[in-house]
Amino acid sequence: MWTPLVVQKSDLDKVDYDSLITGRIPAIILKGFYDKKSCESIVSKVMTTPSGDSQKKILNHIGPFLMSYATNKTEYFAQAEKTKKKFAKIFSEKENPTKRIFNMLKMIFPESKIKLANESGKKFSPFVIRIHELGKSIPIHKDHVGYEGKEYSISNIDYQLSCVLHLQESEKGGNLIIYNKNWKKTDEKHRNIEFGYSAQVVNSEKSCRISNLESGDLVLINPIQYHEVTTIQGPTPRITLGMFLGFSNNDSKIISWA
Ligand SMILES: O=C(O)CCC(=O)C(=O)O
Ligand SMILES: [Fe+2]
Repeated sequence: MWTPLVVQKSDLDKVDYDSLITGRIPAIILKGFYDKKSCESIVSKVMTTPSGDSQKKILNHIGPFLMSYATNKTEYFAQAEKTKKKFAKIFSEKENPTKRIFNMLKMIFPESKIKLANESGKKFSPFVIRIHELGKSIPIHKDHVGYEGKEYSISNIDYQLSCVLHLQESEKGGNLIIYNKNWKKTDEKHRNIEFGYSAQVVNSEKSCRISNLESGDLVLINPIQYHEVTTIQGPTPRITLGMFLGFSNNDSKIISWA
């Protein structure tokens, strides 16, 4: 069986991240990383953050996502700067989640310095909040800044993890599926025009479906493995806060970005 490692906060120091990098396990789940009350209050602020777009009642996401700005670095950094105020408002009464996630990482990597990535003094966006409503899904994809973010200084990292804090779950659907298959360049022939890959790319691969997450849970995956989020089937939107972590073989520094 290919199943996630589920850990409690008190066992953080026993976490073996290597098993995630090498694909021995599909995910590490930290149960109750945030308390449910905090998640609720963050969600209520997220849902009242103006989208700035009169056509839309609420935003689909808050904060720029680097992959959407692969060839538009200037705009990415401009958006990152612009979103700072929105994030400050959302977390005005709560500890910024970056802080808590960094503290958690320090327990696992006591030798490492963890920092929000910057390029020539410009800060990357710290995280992206995603609101997935009824009918939405995330198609099969990978996240690989080394390939897709070539214009950015951080593309020289050796490996990448994805870190997702679950703020609200939908009643049904919105499962995370991870396939035990790493992206490779020749897979690009299966790429869809808009985003993601055709199902052929993961045809006979071992996979793992994570369906029992609760608000407050933190999920770490190796995003070079193909993964997807199934269609949201309930009226309550699935809301997450995601960031990436970058590691280098010959440097103990860990960087974060979204
Ligand atoms: O579970 C999610 O919402 C995001 C999954 C994903 O695409 C990622 O973590 O890279
Ligand atoms: Fe992803």
